Amino acid sequence: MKTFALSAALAAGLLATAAQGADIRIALVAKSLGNRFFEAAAKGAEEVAKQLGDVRIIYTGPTTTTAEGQIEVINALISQKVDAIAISANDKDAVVPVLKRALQRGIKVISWDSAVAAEGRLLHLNPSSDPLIGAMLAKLAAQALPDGRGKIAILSATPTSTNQNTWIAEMKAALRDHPGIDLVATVYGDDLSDKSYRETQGLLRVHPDVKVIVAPTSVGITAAVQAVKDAGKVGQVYVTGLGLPSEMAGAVHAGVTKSFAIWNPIDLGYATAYLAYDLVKGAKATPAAELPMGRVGTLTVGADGSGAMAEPAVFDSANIDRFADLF
Ligand code: RAM
Repeated sequence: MKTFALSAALAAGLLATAAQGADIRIALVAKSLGNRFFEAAAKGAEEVAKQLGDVRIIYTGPTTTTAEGQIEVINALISQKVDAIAISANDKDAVVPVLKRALQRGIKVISWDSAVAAEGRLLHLNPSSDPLIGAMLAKLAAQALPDGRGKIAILSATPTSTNQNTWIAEMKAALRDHPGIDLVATVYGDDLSDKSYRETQGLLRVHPDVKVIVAPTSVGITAAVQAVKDAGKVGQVYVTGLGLPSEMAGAVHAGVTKSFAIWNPIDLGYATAYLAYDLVKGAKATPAAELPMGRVGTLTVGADGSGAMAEPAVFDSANIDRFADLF
């Protein structure tokens, strides 16, 4: 009896220690693995784990940018009973049923970068304001056109990407203020380098008078740069959009890109992990709530359950080398 009491007490003690030491497991789900934008975000999320001490980051995603791949990944995370899932969605609706299952099991689900429809998540973190990004893309296109006028085309990610679709819609709205710009085509490279490259080659062939390609994707923009270079069209066709300074420095120095934009992806991953942690700790993402994002600041939740992190920054030959080592 005595032995039993002792071992029970011991076991209880051990359990208590285990509970205290149990890390909060936050899964950061990328659109796909192998994309440096998401790897930079994972770096920021890891920073939160180091800073808070009781957080473990599981960085994961499918091998290609599909909703099916993400559904498989989410099912696995539900089985692992993670505490939070933070996803950049390949399709805002297709992942909703599986994310609802996660929510029913008490997992805190948020989206970031590319949104999930409101019924599939508790909160969405936008990198920046969508109208601001759209206006910036229109402005970058105007600046890339030799006299501010002419034909442009868009090379996007997948046709179901929430973020690119929203930014393109906002860019089209902003182009109304640039009557000299004619958007002639939008093609999709699915955030695959080879497909993005081939789609750019197609654009150059079908629309030989296009002067600027706008790629609001870090994978697409580098593929477009390569296709323009390989076609011998440097100085005739310019590439702009959203990209990483680390991947775009060569394009800027080669004169294919005059300027492009992006927000800090490390900060975005950091802010995402911090917000997931807040929710696991009991914070509610109700409209007008103010949620801490650690060193990145405070997020004010909007009526639609989303909020924006920061403003995009523009990179050109004057500043790119200072940022190319960072992200
Ligand atoms: C690609 C992805 C990502 C987007 C960046 C700008 O890496 O499509 O979702 O935010 O580009």
